[in-house]
Amino acid sequence: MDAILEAWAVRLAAESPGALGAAMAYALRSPGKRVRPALVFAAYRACGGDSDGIAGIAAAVETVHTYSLVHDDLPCMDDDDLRRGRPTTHRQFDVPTATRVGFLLVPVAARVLVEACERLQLATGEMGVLAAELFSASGITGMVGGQWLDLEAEGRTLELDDLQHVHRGKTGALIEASCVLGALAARAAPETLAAVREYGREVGLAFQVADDVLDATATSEELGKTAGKDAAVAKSTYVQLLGVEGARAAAVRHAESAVNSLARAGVPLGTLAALARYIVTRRH
Ligand code: GRG
Repeated sequence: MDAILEAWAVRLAAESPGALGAAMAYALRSPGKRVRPALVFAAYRACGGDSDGIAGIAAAVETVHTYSLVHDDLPCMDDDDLRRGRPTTHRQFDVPTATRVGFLLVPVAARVLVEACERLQLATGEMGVLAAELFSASGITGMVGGQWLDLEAEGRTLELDDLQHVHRGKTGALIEASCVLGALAARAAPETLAAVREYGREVGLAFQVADDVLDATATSEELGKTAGKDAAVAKSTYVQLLGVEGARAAAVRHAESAVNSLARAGVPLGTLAALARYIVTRRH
């Protein structure tokens, strides 16, 4: 997956010479935890897939995630200087360049996805289903919509249900889509696909709840991004509503529920269960 992103970094730097190409390459080369790609791989294998071509699907998801981080860090959103232990894209370059990088990575994600589907020899209709999954999860009913609600909620206290809705959109939707894309690429049967979707929905929420806990308890060095930002902008979080221990327990409950939905459907637990555990015990 990293090799595919590296090849795209080289390709984009050549397609757009100067700062814009260099900035796209900078963003794509930034070293994240790769949780979403890991979920794509694990769901694909749990559903019986065995082609290395799945790396391209994982790279398409990571490209969308990378764009979201570039935009999330902009002064008009989280206004951050540090991401993945390095200066944010607008700090390394400038705000107009980083803004363009974010927008331009969306069609790049579509190109990465198309190449991956071709390599996996998926039919055009199957590719359409994967594309619809990825881009609806990224849009107004998913990531963008959730981020929007999140920004609007700054300085207000949300009820737990409303906060959960924000978390499921902002962060959960792309994580759920990562799992579903893996299952779709493996041509999973409908009941298996439904169980993997439910797993993704639950680990997606668990991921953001754990993120709330880390923002309140870890250091900027550990996180590679500025810690303590939620309290600084008076954001509603699980920690604010339930306390650190309450939020931790909620994350664990959602991770357990994720694994239970796989177990009920007879989907092999292996790496997916390990990832659910990792998501709620990680230190960054
Ligand atoms: C126009 C309103 C509007 C939105 C644009 C910016 C944006 C779209 C969405 C932001 C989505 C976002 C950044 C959600 C937070 C998700 C999250 C917890 C990110 C951190 O993920 P990790 O920990 O990061 O997996 P690494 O660096 O490891 O990949």
